Amino acid sequence: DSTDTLMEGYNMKWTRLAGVAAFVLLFCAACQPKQKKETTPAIVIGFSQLGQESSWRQRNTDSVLEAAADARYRVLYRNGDASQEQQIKQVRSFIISRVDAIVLAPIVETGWSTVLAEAKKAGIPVILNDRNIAANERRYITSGVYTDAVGEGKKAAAFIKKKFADHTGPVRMVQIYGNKDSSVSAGRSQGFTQALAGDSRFQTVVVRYGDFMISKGEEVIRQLAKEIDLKNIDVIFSHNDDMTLGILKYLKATAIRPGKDIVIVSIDATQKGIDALRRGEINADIECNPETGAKVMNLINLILNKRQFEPAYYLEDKVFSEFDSNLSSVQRKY
Ligand code: GYE
Repeated sequence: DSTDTLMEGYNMKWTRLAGVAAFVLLFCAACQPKQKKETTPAIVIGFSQLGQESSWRQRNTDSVLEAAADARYRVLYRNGDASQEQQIKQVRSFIISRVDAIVLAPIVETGWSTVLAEAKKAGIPVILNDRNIAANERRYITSGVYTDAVGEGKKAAAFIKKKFADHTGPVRMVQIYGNKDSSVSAGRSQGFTQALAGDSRFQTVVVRYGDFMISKGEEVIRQLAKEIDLKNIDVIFSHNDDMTLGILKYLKATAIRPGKDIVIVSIDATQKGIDALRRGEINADIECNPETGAKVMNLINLILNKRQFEPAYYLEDKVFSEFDSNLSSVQRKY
């Protein structure tokens, strides 16, 4: 009797133990991966891009989004539609969402202090992408990956110097900027003007704004042709390829042959820009490298892991011009 009772108790113990073991096993298999995810939540980045004005911009957006995916960061992507007001709202919503880092491509240089101070107070690092902000507002940002706009302007000037090396008399130039108060147009113009200073032949006679867009480039040159005689202009320095394409569209419907009667220097080196260079309608196209993504993600990684980083990073740009012999093999991503 007593043996039976003992065996019964023994059996019951084993059955219960087996049940518990099975439960534990099941629990481990079903729940552990989920638990792991909950303990290490993904890094979340808020990305405010300034607009969709150009094919350069499209490639830059993709560069950032692709690099974030590679780094396994989650991205809240917002497009500012060329409005600073929109961008400020977006940054504010990132702060409310308590993102880990903010990436901002600022449409203009000034007017960011209030919202950037809010980000700083919330302890969220802000990294600028492509464009810069005014020096006195920079204390609110952590670092940036920038377009070397001054360098691009200098490269454009170097081409002009070479092209007009044997030219006597004045070289009358028109500059078509992008949007007003953008750091890149300011930088490109500064680099260009500085590099040509000291040679009094070179004169910028008119400056206009074309918002970095095809339609605006065409509109601006059509308007300008009503105000001045374009036959007296030797050079058009257009601050991006999209505006240049608009300018070419207009000029090709006139007696002025772009690339021959008037020297055209452009920036970005998009596929369409390079195609126009091959056709002889553009004389030089200075690359603006849109691949900021990997550098931005690397920088975020350094910042979040409290490692050392530089206050500013720049991208390198090539030059394509009518002086190159191998243009036919050039392939662009944008
Ligand atoms: O050149 C132009 C774009 O900020 C460098 O903006 C950028 C410029 C680029 O829309 O195409």
